[in-house]
Amino acid sequence: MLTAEQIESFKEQGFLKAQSALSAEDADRLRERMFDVIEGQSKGKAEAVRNMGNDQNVVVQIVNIWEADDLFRRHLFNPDITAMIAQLMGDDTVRVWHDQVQYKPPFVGGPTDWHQDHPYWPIIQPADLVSAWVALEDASVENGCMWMVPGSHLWGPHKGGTIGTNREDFSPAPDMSLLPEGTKIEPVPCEVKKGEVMFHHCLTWHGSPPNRSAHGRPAIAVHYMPGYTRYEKDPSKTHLVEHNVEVAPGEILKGSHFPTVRENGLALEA
Ligand SMILES: O=C(O)CCC(=O)C(=O)O
Repeated sequence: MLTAEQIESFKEQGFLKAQSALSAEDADRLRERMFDVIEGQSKGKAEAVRNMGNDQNVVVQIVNIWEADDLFRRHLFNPDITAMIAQLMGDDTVRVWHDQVQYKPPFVGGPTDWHQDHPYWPIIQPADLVSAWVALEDASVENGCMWMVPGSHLWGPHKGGTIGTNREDFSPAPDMSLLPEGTKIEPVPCEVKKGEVMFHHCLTWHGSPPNRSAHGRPAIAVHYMPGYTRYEKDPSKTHLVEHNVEVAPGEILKGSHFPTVRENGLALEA
């Protein structure tokens, strides 16, 4: 459980650095299963397994790995993580929007440019989601840990979520004319040990630089929705997992593809 100070810090900063969540052995098991999915050895099928970069800048993205592998399905329901999520959201019902693995291999791991999440999720409202990002190996500055901009979740959606990235030093390159005068942009690195979890709000500016080290950087983010999140159909926008939606526009987003992991304050079983 989180302390009142940690919850307050999350409200101010838009993220909360590492808390222990999984044992090293559990993280190792998930990492092995991740490689099975990448190699096409899993029992089920993920929504997507793809390289978001190129040969020199590889970022393997897996969306909804929980649909490919039961260990990852159980991970969604991790009661320690979902209890902290419920605290940060201030809601006692929590559902999964989707999960996302990002694996940056040694030496050729590519960048994940600065962005906000919610503008990429236009079909769900409101923008109150919180993600739980778990490192499946130590994530350090050297191998491309996440960086966050404190307080940026309070600045609203920025240009469709794309912040802009300076290639030389991987700093954010926003359109300053869209921000209040005097806004300070001071990114901080968020190193996370294997098995630890870090949380971020869906409007917090974040990104992760390339991995030129000899150590891979596997991690899984689960994007959790408060129980009141609704499906808002917008004919001009879509999302990879929209085909899984079984409710009508305007209704609470739930169903077999959007598991409820906590209800009325209780952690549910996988
Ligand atoms: O894993 C990363 O480096 C980026 C993940 C991310 O953008 C997210 O979890 O929202």
